[in-house]
Amino acid sequence: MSKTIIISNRLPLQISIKKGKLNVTPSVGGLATGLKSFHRDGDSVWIGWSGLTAEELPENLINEVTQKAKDEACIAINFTEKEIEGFYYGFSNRSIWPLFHYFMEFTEWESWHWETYKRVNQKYADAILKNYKDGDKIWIHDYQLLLVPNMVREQAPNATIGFFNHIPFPSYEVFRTMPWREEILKGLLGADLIGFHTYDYERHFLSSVSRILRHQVNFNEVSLPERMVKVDSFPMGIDYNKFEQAAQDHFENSLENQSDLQRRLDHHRKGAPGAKLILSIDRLDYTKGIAHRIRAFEYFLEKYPQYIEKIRLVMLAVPSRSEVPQYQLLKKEIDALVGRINGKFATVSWTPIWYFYRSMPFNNLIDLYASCDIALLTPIRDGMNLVAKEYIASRKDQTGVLILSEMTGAAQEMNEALLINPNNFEQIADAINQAIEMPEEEQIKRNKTLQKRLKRYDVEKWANDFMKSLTKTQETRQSNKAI
Ligand code: ADQ
Repeated sequence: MSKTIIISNRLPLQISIKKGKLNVTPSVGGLATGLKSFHRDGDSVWIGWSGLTAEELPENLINEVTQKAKDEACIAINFTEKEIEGFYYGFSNRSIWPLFHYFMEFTEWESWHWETYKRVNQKYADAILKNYKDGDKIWIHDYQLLLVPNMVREQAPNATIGFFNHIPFPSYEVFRTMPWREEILKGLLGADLIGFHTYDYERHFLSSVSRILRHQVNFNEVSLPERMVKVDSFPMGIDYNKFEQAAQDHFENSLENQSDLQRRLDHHRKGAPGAKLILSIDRLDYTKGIAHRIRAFEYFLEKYPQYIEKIRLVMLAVPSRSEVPQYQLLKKEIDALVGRINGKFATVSWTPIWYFYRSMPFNNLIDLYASCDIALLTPIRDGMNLVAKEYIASRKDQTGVLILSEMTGAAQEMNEALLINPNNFEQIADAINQAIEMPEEEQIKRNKTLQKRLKRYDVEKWANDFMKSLTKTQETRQSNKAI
């Protein structure tokens, strides 16, 4: 029986060692949370890094890691510390990530990072080939694996290969600065179908292909001498029912079963007439505009002092890539900003910002989504932004206001949100004020439309659409051969 091979940098589970024992936790991040349900419900195997380096993994635990992964229909690959440094912390997160998010000043071009990236991509390709059987479909994910499609194609010319990019694809003028731009594009063109979140990213990619490689591009197809490659946009959805159900359970929860976090959130809202909570959730990443958001919130408190003691920003930042210097600097900057603003505005009974720097269990995420009156998401660039969609899906009574950066992929589907430019603090402050004052009927009207759309195009539909389109490319290839 044929299967789908999903492959991404990390597995949806993260394995670590605590006191000589294996500890398995779910991975945090958009790709893992989004694809998990597709993997759980379908006939697929998922290949990726376990989170452990070869040096950390004692020989007596190797079989146990393999088994733990197998229990979840996963295959774990292990890398050395040096490989992770060059491939993951190096080329993936100091070259591609900043470049594709237009942070050109952060890009580093180290040739040993690039060499390691190539070597590790080959390891992923080898792991696919080892598990691949004729008729299987291969679905490769994200910017860490841009070379894998062609590496697989070279060994399995007839394979059906799809690739989905979870981050933006930058404009040609930005992409062309990459020293290994031809290799990257050729690597991707090993796929039959290349997917992006938005039409803009698709357009940027096609323009780079035609201008750098000089391939002919017709609408959304690239003509290679031996075959066609289809490029299309598939805006990723969320597991809508999961969030809707969790929000329902949240409201049915009896008082004794409430989490401490929930009690604190309720305490604030009941503390003063008209008190409101603003929520933000992201990985601690410079692309997410966290420092901009805090500064805009400061500006809001100055411009609208009537909300002092009534409004609170609940800010959850999940630790991420803490070995990359820019992330360490950002952490310091945010710690200092939160401290400064809390020091500047706090009263004896109130602090303006509640800042959590940690990952939280799912039920606490739901507490936050369900209890906060406003979600304030201000990325400077973001491929999609699933948090925006999860917030709306968790609003059981359909109240709540989403303030969303227009630089996110999600903004293109969520016009009913208050869309802002993250660099315009005046606009953000006014949007917060507008959100606080928005009548409930208007909130409900906007969210009804959003919920309907998100429910219809959920993650299952997204994955099925991608796979359907991938199957079609293969059928077209076969019928062209027959002619
Ligand atoms: P991310 O940059 O990780 O994803 P995002 O899309 O917002 O960003 O997804 C974050 C996910 O992590 C959400 O599903 C959220 O529920 C979860 N999460 C956040 N904080 C958490 C916490 N404290 N504890 C547990 N879970 C938490 C990348 C791209 C995005 C793109 C996605 C999917 O950068 O642009 O939307 O992939 O393609």
